[in-house]
Amino acid sequence: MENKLEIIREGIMDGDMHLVQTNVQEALDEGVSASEILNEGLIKAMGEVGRLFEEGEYFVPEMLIAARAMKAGLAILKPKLVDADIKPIGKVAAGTVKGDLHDIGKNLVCMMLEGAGFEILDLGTDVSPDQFVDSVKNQGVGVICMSALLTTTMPNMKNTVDALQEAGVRDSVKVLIGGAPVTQAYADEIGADGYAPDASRAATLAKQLLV
Ligand code: B1M
Repeated sequence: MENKLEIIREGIMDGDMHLVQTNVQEALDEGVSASEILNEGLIKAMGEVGRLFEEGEYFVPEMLIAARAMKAGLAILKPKLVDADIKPIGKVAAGTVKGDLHDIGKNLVCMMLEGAGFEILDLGTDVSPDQFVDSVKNQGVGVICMSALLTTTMPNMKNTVDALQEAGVRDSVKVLIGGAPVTQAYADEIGADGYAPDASRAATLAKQLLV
């Protein structure tokens, strides 16, 4: 059984979605629980992918194909996870801020968060402060991840933090920000809870903040 989980982990790290799909199904057929496949197979492998990315051994393409393989495995696992009533560790709303259409980095953040065990509400691009507020008020979101790639759209991160404050929900959500022009200093300045320089560290930080 350990062997099967090892094959799943290696399949994800190599981006081999067919190998992952086949072995997730076979592991289930052999009676391995969905939660064990999720935690010891999919999530562990994505953690390793994140580590290699941070160490400069993996780059964006490797991370994307690993995430695609992880998602292929997760698709098979999802109905079983629902049956077994396995709860995600938290719900995250992710979006690129108003006026900004760049979504490659934001999509990577979503994938790493999903790999880390979060439920993702992907709000897409050009997301208004009101949409973020609505996700907290009406959709059970506990963490917001905002992405901005343009210096001209970064102020919409502050506008979103202000809108959360005005709506009276700022204290019920953690706000994380990222994107090429964004810095820790900017996160401090606008009163965000954290800044992550890449998708892997966004997932680590989201987990830390929920503890
Ligand atoms: Co645009 N663009 N673009 N662009 N584009 C940049 C950002 C730019 C730096 C290029 C340049 O001039 N050198 C420049 C911005 C300059 C500035 O503001 N200082 C720029 C510009 C000017 C523009 C337009 C205005 C161009 C025009 O029309 N005149 C226009 C704006 C459109 C709009 O948004 N309203 C525009 C359009 C586009 C395309 C549509 C053509 C395309 C986007 C396609 C898409 O996303 N679907 C595009 C692209 C591809 C780029 C570059 C080349 C690449 C961006 C990218 O995807 N990087 C970019 C130049 C560059 O960065 N080299 C550029 C890869 C991605 C994985 O990295 O998004 O940084 P990144 O994500 C990282 C981290 O930042 C972090 O994790 C990811 C990695 O793990 N991260 C987060 C990201 N979000 C996070 C959120 C978090 C945490 C971490 O939350 C907690």
